[in-house]
Order: sequence, then structure tokens, then C-alpha cells
Amino acid sequence: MRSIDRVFEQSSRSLAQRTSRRSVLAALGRVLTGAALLPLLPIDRSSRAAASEAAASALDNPQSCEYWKYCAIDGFLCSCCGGSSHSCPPGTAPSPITWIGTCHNPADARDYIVSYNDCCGKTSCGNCECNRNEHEKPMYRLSRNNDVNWCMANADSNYHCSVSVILGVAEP
Ligand code: ABN
Repeated sequence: MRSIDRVFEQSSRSLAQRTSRRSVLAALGRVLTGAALLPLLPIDRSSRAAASEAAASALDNPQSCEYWKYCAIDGFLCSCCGGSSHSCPPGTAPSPITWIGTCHNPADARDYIVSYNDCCGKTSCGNCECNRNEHEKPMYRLSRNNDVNWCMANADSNYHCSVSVILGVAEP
């Protein structure tokens, strides 16, 4: 017999002499019981709850790009520039021509028609850039593209920031 076979045979025999069938069954039982109890141990799920709370509050925060009304906005949020989500900061004027979008409000499960006016008359605000552009088409469909300075028709065509004004409920 080759020496490696002999080593294995001797160690198996000595293990068998030292171990009873009952002790093997007892050890196996302990392992199986531990495995069955493992799913019952408490698990910390607080981080997942905190993440979903943060996502919900972003949908409700006018200074967050995730705010539900901003679904088709492209620009700096006026709510971070001295104005609000729907009113221009002092010293600027809203553009008469705008981009129109439809956003879903999760709070009441309705769709709203939203006008995205640019606020004009001061240089770029630079705060809270937000580029969501839901349903926007690429530049080659110019009439369906939102990457436009809507201040172009204002006396002072300097772009400062963008607001989001609800025009009404979108009928299904
Ligand atoms: N509608 C915001 C904007 C302004 C200038 C250039 C691109 C987009």
C-alpha cells in the first residue's frame, strides 16, 4: 500500500476508535439546530428605513432636485437663489415663454401640468443645479428640447434661475 493510503487508514481507524456514534449524532444535532435558529436572530433594518425616509422627504423639499414638481426642470433652482419653487428672486422677472411638463405628485397620486419659467435679469445663480428633463427629446427635436434660455424674449435676457408653477391637474 502506498504511504499516503496508510496514513489515511491509520488516522481514520484512530478517529473511529475515539468517537462514538452517539457523539457524532449529538454534534450533527447541534449544527442543525444552530442553522435552523439563525434566521430568528434580530437584524438591524434601521438603515433601510432611514434611506426610504430620506427619499420621501426629498420628494417634498423645494430645495431638492428630487422635489416632485421639478420632474422636467433644467436650470438652477430659484428656491436656492432667494426665491421660492414658484416665485422669482427679487430683482429678476419671469420669462413669458416657458417649458411645460407633466409631473406626478405622489402625495395625492395625481398628475399636474407644470410651467418651468426662467427668472431673468441677473447673471446665473449657480446654486442647486437641477437637470431632470422628464419626457424631453434630444436637441435635434428642437421643439421638444428643454435646454433653452427662456429669457430670450425678456428685455434683459440674462438667465438667473428656474421656477416651477402648477397650471392645473392633468385630466386622464
Ligand atoms: N432654461 C434654463 C436654461 C437657461 C440657459 C441655458 C440653458 C437652459
